Amino acid sequence: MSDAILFDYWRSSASYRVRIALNLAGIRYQPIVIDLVNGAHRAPEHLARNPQGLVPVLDIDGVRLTQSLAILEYLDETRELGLLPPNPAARAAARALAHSIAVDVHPVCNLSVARHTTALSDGASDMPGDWMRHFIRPGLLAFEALLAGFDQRPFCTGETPALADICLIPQLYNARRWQVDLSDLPRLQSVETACARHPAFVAAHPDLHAPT
Ligand SMILES: N[C@@H](CCC(=O)N[C@@H](CS)C(=O)NCC(=O)O)C(=O)O
Repeated sequence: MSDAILFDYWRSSASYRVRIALNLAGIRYQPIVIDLVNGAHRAPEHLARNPQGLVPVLDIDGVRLTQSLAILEYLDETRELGLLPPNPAARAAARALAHSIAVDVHPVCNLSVARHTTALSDGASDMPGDWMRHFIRPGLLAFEALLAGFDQRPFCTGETPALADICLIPQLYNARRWQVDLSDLPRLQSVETACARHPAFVAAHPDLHAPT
């Protein structure tokens, strides 16, 4: 018996964020695979769920939600996950950290963007890898610098996993997929180590959601 349905794709960073948050909330969910590689997200059936033709989509509490950041905030507000600090200035700073990835890096590395840029590059040999590295590495360097302003204990913004961790870990998975050099990013590496030990992050890992 599940409490929610997640329209999901294993390698989707935005879906990965929502899987982590559902696990943090202890919500049992039924995953329904929307295969982005074969174009299932553009099928009328999925466009009826989300006219943007994107995953994730979450059915929960009798409502249908899209946009991973909106879903994370909904889960935080209804399940009191403590994803953001109470103080308004600290909240703004924590959001800015998370958004530096979710709003600035992730969209330019989306499947449709990578495919379009590959098509425009006229067969250049290292597309879309060059494209991905060009945007991911500076985004992560900035995240590393921003982290210096937080008290890492051991997560990005404190003792418990929060919004920034949920946005960072899927981006790191994606960075490794595209062979982005992370060796000089010690703060990121220590957050990654802490998250890799946390059951909510472990259970959300793409390898556990890959098609068999
Ligand atoms: N801002 C949206 C982005 C969702 C998104 O970009 N999803 C990707 C997978 S991570 C997708 O569905 N891509 C399909 C495509 O690019 O055509 C969110 O955070 O939910």
